[in-house]
Amino acid sequence: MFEVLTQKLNKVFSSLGSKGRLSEKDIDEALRQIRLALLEADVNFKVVKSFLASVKEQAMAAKVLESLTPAQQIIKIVNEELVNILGKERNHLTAASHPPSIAMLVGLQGSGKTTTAAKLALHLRNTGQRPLLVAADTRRPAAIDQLVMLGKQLEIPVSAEDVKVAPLTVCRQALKQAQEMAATWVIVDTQGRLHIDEAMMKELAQLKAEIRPLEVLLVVDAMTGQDAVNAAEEFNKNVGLSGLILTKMDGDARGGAALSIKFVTGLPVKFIGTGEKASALEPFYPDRLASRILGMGDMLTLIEKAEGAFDEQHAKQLQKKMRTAELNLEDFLSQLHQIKKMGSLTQLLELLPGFSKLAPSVSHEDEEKRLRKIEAIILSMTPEERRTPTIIGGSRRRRIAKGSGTTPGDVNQLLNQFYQMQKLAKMAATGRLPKNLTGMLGK
Ligand SMILES: Nc1nc2c(ncn2[C@@H]2O[C@H](COP(=O)(O)OP(=O)(O)OP(=O)(O)O)[C@@H](O)[C@H]2O)c(=O)[nH]1
Ligand SMILES: [Mg+2]
Repeated sequence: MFEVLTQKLNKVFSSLGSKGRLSEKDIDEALRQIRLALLEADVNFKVVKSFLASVKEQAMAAKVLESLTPAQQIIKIVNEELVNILGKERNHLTAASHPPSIAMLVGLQGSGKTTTAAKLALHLRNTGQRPLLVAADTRRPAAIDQLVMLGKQLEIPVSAEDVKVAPLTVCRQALKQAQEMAATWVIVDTQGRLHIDEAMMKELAQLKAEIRPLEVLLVVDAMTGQDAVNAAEEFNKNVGLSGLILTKMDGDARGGAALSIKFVTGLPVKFIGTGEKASALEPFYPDRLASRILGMGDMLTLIEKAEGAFDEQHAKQLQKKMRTAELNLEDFLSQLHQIKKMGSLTQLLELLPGFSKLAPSVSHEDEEKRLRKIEAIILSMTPEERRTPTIIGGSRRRRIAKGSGTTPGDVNQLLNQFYQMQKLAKMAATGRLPKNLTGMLGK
């Protein structure tokens, strides 16, 4: 759902990518573009303002980490601020000390309450709970049938009465049934109306007072943008909410609601709905959503790892060599050591956007073995051979293989790998690498 926003943010980042140092003017220009992108995505203006102020403050104060390029630093700051705005931590459902725990779902018409009730029940059953669904939306006969049907499909019990029975009575009955079947969770589906409506709020408030749920979750359609944020404020004022569930996150909406709602209402998002199927409900993880918005695969994890493990001075030298394409086998060896410090090569490849397909499917152990072999081969070479590997012919190859306990074939394979890497470095030096990769290599 964040495709457009992601594209725009990436454009901002790649425009920073070629710069060695960022001036305040560069940062301001980047922030201006980020601001436009967020507003276009329908993010609440208060959120945008606060977000940009924090990003700017940190960007100006940021220590220049030698291992990160300026673009990477900005990505890192933007990511951290996104996570802040989205609510930092995952929020779990609050369970009662004596079961059953009760969750009441409220929301405007068509926001996805009934579907979400079923999804939530399934999620709870999958985590070892015994849920009971309650059809307390008696405004539309079809609503009861809808829930009963969903319950049947999922083999989850539904407590339902005739449409003429008042929601309060339905809930009382349901709580009895919950005791009898020793349900651990009771999920109440309620009526929705097209607009915020006094009668609806009153009924919901009464129902809440009667059944005393620990969770009153507002189900909001993420595609409705700022209206969703307004609805959340109204429901919170009139009924009192414990959290939010954002539905239809799979749609092509601009995503502003998801980005604003926590900040504006102070209410945590607990789940997101990502499709029509009963299994399409996910716990809400702010950090995962942030990296989804930034569209960087797990580039952020990579940045963190690089920050932690990269020897700054060394990285700088290497970068210079990459630029001038003077890379030799000694560099290759020390790069292997860096990679070892950062985790396995396979893991690293998997983290790079577009590179996951290239990651060889070997076990960690096999890979360690391979790395050790490569190391042994390079260590068996003379310094001259390491610097100018082209001089390695048949007899040198045999000598190196013998010295490292490998075969001439292994030596050959390593040399070929090295030449490929050298080619890549040359491409980077002349700017012929795919765009996102050059930015990340710090070219
Ligand atoms: N794509 C998608 N569709 C969803 C999602 N959640 C709900 N829907 C669809 O949205 C429509 C409305 O869902 P309902 O669960 O009936 O909504 P409601 O809030 O109970 O509606 P009322 O009872 O009329 O107030 C249905 O067609 C659902 O399949 C979601 O996360 N993604
Ligand atoms: Mg419904």
